[in-house]
Amino acid sequence: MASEIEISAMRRALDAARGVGRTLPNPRVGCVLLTPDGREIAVGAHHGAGTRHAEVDAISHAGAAARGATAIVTLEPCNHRGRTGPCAQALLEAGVARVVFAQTDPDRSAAGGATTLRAAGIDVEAGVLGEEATELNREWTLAVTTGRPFVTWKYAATLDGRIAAPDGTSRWISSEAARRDVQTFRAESDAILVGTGTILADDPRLTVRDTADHPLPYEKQALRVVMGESAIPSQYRVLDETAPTLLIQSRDPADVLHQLADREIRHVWLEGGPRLAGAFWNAGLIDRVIGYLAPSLLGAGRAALESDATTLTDKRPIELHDLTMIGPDIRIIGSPDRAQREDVD
Ligand code: AOF
Ligand code: ZN
Repeated sequence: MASEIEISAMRRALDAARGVGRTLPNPRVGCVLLTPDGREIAVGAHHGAGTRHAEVDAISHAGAAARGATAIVTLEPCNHRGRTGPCAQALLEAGVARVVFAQTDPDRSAAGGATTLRAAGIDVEAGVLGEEATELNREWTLAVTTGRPFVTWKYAATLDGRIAAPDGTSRWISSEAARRDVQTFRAESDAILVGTGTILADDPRLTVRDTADHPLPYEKQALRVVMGESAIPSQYRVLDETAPTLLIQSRDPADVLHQLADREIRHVWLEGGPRLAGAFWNAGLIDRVIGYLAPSLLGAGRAALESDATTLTDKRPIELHDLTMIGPDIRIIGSPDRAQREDVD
């Protein structure tokens, strides 16, 4: 059984992991080292692929004090030599006596650290605050378990769900505050996906920008992905030098996600128009919906989503997670309620 002291140390390890920016394609991981009587020796966190893992980071701060310590980690220590060495081994070499972790590593190539540690005689406890840890890496977890990226679909519409007027004009339905809010989400995903139609119609930049609207450095940008069969002339902004761009000549959502998974993309931010969003929706490939509803009505024009629904039982429930005012707009965050959908099927 994990003690109260260990559980509260796990909360601090989760905070350490949360305090880090985007780590994709890797998960966010934190680690706290405790003396046998529960005093904190060191805190570590993982800062992204290619940098040291949380356990190794904590051990490097602790030095010789790690001998006999308890390691509290938000993810099962890895058992593989990937971009860096195996953490299970590093914990053994540091002389750690007990390991408490939250989420079991769903990445089969890295998992198995618990078994290795137990075989070496270490006292190991799994699943402490496991749900919180899994929630922290929700997108990464889905990506490594299913082999396709997590997809968040974002749209901005009037209260009657219109994203454009009948003449096609669509700028700007949501407020500047909502558009700024979108930037924080873009920064958390590792690819921004639209169709060629959106590029040709709106010429968006699809970059992650700071509060002053300057693009972040190239290395901090998400991959811009344009799917579809129309050619994009070179003067379009998506082809500029501010961020990497990938053109995929396919209209098939599953095929595109597969190609993105091959590039270790874990979280796709889908900003496509109604038809592209509809194709993902029909295929069951939307995991989260973020809608910005502006306090206005149009009464005509395209709806946010064009699916293959024909009758009311085709309606699919959304489980709401959050409802917040962003400036004058309403932001709704939810996910398709898969359990209820299976009941209907
Ligand atoms: C840990 N501690 O802090 C992290 C872990 O190839 P790499 O070195 O980048 O490793 C990536 C995999 O290692 C990742 O998919 C996940 O399974 C695990 N991440 N493990 O023990 C950490 N970031
Ligand atoms: Zn590791």
